[in-house]
Order: sequence, then structure tokens, then C-alpha cells
Amino acid sequence: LLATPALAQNGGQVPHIESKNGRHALIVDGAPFLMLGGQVNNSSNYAAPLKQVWDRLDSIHANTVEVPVAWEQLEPKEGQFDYSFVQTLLDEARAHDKRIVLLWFGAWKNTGLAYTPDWVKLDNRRFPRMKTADGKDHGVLSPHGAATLAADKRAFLKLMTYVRDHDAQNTVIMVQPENEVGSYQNPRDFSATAQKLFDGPVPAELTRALRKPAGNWKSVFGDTADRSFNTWYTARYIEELAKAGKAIKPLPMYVNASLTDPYKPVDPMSVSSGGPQGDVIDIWKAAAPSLDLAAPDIYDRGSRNVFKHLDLYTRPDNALMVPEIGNAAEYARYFWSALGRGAIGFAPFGMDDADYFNYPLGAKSFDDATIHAFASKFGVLGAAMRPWAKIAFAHPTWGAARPDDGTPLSTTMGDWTVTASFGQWQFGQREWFPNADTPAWDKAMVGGMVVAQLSANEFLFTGDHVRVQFGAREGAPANGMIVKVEEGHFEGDNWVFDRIWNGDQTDYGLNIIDKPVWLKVTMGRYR
Ligand code: N0T
Repeated sequence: LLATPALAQNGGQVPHIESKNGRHALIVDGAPFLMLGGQVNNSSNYAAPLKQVWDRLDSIHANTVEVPVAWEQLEPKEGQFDYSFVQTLLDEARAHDKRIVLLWFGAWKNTGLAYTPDWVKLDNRRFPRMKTADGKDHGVLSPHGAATLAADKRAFLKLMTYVRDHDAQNTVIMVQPENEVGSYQNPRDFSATAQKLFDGPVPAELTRALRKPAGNWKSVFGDTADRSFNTWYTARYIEELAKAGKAIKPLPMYVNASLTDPYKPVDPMSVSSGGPQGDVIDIWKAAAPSLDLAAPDIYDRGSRNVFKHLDLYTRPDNALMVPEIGNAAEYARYFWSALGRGAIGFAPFGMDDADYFNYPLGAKSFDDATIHAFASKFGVLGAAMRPWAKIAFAHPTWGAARPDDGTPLSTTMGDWTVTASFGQWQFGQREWFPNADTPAWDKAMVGGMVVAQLSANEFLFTGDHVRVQFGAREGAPANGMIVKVEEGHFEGDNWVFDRIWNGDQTDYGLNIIDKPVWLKVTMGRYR
């Protein structure tokens, strides 16, 4: 149907991911695109609640909406397909100038089968649930159910076909087959069918990819055999959807992971076993080459864990994309950490006015501070969305978010160091004014920045609630200095100079608090 994978109807380029020198770009309309997203609540995938989505997304300056399409709504009766919501979504997203990430809630949604049609839910013979080790039914569909895969895939391909035929303009920019797959409280299916596979050999593709000797699951994987087994077969199932879906329209496809503590050995009983957590990405890569990326759903507020999760999904073979993060204000600062790692997208979850809040995962309510935390960041990146995505694809970047304890973070880029510190007044060091108040953002979980190194001596950065200092790296000649700090903005891809920062604005570090702006810093050496 498509002459070349990258070219679609109307001569337009289908969105896709490009990778070069370990960096990645999401290409939309032929150029790098930064997804400033928001995911709607789980039951907002109907025409009526969709009306409560757009103002909220506008309020945070999102350019993309992530919305589920449920199998139960697409195929309420077997073989009868209803595309009305999909068309409504396309129409409204276009009217509100938003791109779409489609979430296919099929056999697995947070592992469970709740989003399958009744005719699936109620037919355990045709669509078998997993068995637990003691032979009970588990409320998660087995990835070994051939009829489940066939039916799920058929519906998913109908969706992809509809998108191909009704979205030549590529309003839909990515697709997520299933949601947070795996199984809680049951590391794998223990049915007779599954057990037979489990006792058999590990597929050679997998042992080869992991550079492990051949053998059965227990001998190759030991303690992690059950989870590795379920990961492989779940990923193979999704590969079937992604591969066939891409043959219809080759949109970027990704899977999202429900996470646990990235510093502890994963407990196969409490994690969503089978999902693409950071420690099993290699299994997913081997099993599902048609998927573009695996992605972390971040509902852990602790900075140490968040940084680690982001690191695990930032790889030469895996573009970082954060398809879900809690919508409480304190998560917003991690936008900077994600961007610094080259993220192609970032989306807080629950961004509509449905009167539902998933606290303690996310916010308790949308107060102004919560909206502002996301809006200020998406605003400044939105104003430079195309140039930033292009720059980040071609240049080193680094991001910092305030760690929980407020310690400054710093990095070396070429001959220079960049240091981000938090919780300070703009004017000078606190020690000079022992009687002055500390700023309101001293203890608050806010603050961060992202910087790109444009050339040996030039940096572009923005941030909020942060003091940024540039200096000569250790070991470099001591005559390094900031030559110039320019504030500007972008028109198209071009930098437009607005003013030079000097005096108080530069004497004590470069401070950005509530109004993120773009700053270009030129370093140099005197002779
Ligand atoms: C997410 C969302 C939605 C640290 C939760 C997170 C969304 C799904 N699941 O509102 O249900 O569809 O992807 C699961 C978090 C588990 C607890 C993590 C504790």
C-alpha cells in the first residue's frame, strides 16, 4: 500500500523516529518534533468527556493528547466495528490544534482485561485467563491464547486501517499497543500450555541476543525464569500487533511500563511481570523489533528513583519518551531531566476536567500552582518546539532537576562545567544576609534546567527556579570566562536576539525563577 515506509498519502511523511550518534528525533511533518503531551483520564475516551479535555491541555500549552481507544468500544459485538469515537477524536484534536497518541486498550490494560468486549471477558474457554501456580484463574489474559491474539490483532488492525484511511494529515503521531502489560501477583501463566513452553528451550533468538548459552527457561534464567518467560511471550504477542499494524501505517509504536524501585531486585510477584521494565528492555528488544521504544510510566516522586528510571530508558537503541508521569506539581521538574536526556516527549497523566484525581500517584486537584508548574515549562519549550527538537537531535544536552535534598547538580560539557543550584534568591549568596528570609522555593520540590551545547564555546539553556553557573572545567586553563549572555527567542528555526544580560542578572549566576526564557551563553578565554 505504501511505496516506501516513510511516504504516505498526500506525499506527506508518516511520523517516525530517527536515530543518529546515539540521539533520537521524532519526525513529524518532515522535521524533529517535541511532544508536549497530556494523557486524559482512563474513562475520557467518549465524545462527552472529550469536551473536557481541550481547555485543560491548552492551559498547560500541550501540543499533543494521549487518548485510549478501548477494544470494547471499537468492537462491542464481534466483527462489528464502531469508529465513531475515533473520528470524533480526530476531528476535535484537529480543531484544537493537537496531535494524537493513540492508546490501544486491548487485551491488557494495567495488566487486566477490563477494556476487552463482553464477548471476550465472558468466554474464558476461547480467551483463557492465566492460571496461577496453584491452578486458579488469574484476572489477566494469557499471552499464550492464540484466539486472544487473533481477535485482539484483528481489532487493532481495523483501528490502524481506519487511521490510515482517515488521517492522511498524520494527526496521529504515535501508537501504544496495549497499556502497562504483564501480570501482578502471578509471574507467568501456569496453565498446561504455558508449562509445556516453559519446560522447552528458550528461543535461540533470545539466547543469542542476550549472549546466553542455550537451555530451558530455568537453566538459562534461574530465579528470573518465570518473569523472563512471561516477558518474552508478552513481547512476542505485541510484536505481532506492532508488525502487522506498521504494515498498514508505519507509525512509531511503543510500550509503557509500570515500574518498581529501580535499585532493588525486582520481585516478580509485585511487579507487572512481563512488562517492559528497565531491567528487561533487552528481552523486549529481541522479542519485538517492530516496536520503536519502551517507556517509563513515572509515579514515584523520589528524585533518585526517577533519575535512575530515566537513565534506564535512555539508550542508543531506545529514545526516551515519558508517556505518563504524575500530574502533581513536583513531577513537573523532571521534564528538565527528561529533556536533558534527549526525550522526544513528556506527558503528565490525567489532564482533563473529569473530576478524577489519582492522588497519591498524581495531584489532589488542579490548583493554579499545579497548572503553572507544567504550563511554564511547556510554554517556553512550545515557543521553541521545532528548533529545540532539531538542536537536541544534533548536539549534546544535559538536564537537571532539583534532587529531593536540594543538592546542586553539575556536569562537564567540553571544556566547561554547568552547575544548577536550587532554592536561592536571585541576588547573591544567602550567607551574606543571615537575617533575610529564604525564598518560598527553598524547600519546595521545584527547579531545573536543560542546556544544549551548540558549539565548543556556546550554550543554549532554559529552566525555572534555578541558578545556573558556567565555568572552566577542572584541568582546563584558568582563564576561562563567560563572555556574553544573551536572552532571545526563536522565529521558526532562527534565534532572535532580545537583550544582553549583565550586572545583577549575571553577577551571581544566571537565575531563572518563574518566567522561563531562552539564554545563550558564550564562553571564552582571555589572553
Ligand atoms: C497508570 C495510571 C492509569 C509507585 C494510574 C499506574 C494508566 C496507567 N497506572 O492512574 O491507570 O492507564 O498506565 C500504575 C501505578 C502503580 C503504582 C506505582 C507506585
